[in-house]
Amino acid sequence: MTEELERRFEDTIARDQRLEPRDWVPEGYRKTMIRQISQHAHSEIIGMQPEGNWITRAPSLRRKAILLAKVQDEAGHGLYLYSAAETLGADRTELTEKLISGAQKYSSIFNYPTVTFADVGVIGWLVDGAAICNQVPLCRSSYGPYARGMIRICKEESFHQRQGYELLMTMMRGTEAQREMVQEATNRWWWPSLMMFGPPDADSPNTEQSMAWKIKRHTNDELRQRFVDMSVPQAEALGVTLPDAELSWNAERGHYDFGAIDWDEFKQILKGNGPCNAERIAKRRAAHEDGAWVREAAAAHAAKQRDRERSAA
Ligand code: FAQ
Repeated sequence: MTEELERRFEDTIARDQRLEPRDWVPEGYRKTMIRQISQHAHSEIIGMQPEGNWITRAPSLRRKAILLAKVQDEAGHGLYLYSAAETLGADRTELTEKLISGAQKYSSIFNYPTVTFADVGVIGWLVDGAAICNQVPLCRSSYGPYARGMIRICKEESFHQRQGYELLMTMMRGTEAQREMVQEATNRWWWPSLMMFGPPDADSPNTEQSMAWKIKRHTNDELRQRFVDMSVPQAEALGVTLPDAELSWNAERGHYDFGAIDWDEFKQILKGNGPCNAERIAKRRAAHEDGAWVREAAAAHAAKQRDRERSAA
């Protein structure tokens, strides 16, 4: 029986079809999928904080409305993703516990501070740009609910990236001080954006199996290279310099060469020692605790509704 189920699973992957919640999947596949989807969901939820920091201080009503919409979209992405994880048998309350206890990771990028309004633009340009680069191939991921969720998420991320780039274009047409703000923010976010793609392939324990299961369609280094190649002309059009003296076109490879990434910094962030790790988790925990009465009220309402239906039957 198990052999037959395994054969069907392998066959679905080989034929490039989607696995659905009703389908049998090996335990390793289920665990990997829950890990990736929940870490992704946590990233969207924690990812609301760096930009949320600027909502009350946006320089105009227009910028405030755009930023509010973007941050709200991120909450929505988190919710689609938690729902996708639930279809694999994960419990949302447990996932939240794992996030606020530090047992589960979220993206390294959200542990850096947002110190000027130019950070809002650079996050849209580089962080959403990197997210799109990583996530467009996930629209073809082998798990149906994740792949379908990713289609909508990528459409929204694309709007996010454009709003960031448009904000930076506006600032670059402004004063010298505004141009300096954009350059300074680019200097701070460039290297952390490259780290978003994960460790180098040689040090990535999950890539090989995830590629075999068609969860991931490209390796971390392939996507990182794609992002660098995409970003260089965008930086030129914007008029900013990317902070890497080794960045140069390699005609033989048909790609840009770039300098060494500081993987020690990445490891420190993953251990919880980044500039904002503690603050991000503390804020999320406080928001969760503050929301306890809402969850209790919703549960009480649902119980009352069930009682009413039972007595009417
Ligand atoms: N940060 O073997 P690999 C966004 C962990 S959403 C922290 O290569 P894998 C939207 C990894 O989990 C951004 N941890 O792992 C937005 C694993 O740990 P574990 C999030 C990282 O899974 C924009 C270990 O290192 N996007 O930005 C990171 O095959 C703006 C070994 O790594 C997604 O989650 C990292 N950067 O590949 C929101 C996309 N990289 O669990 C607000 C979906 C690796 O074994 C504002 N996820 N790790 O202990 C993926 O594509 C993959 O999970 C990777 C990692 C590529 C992130």
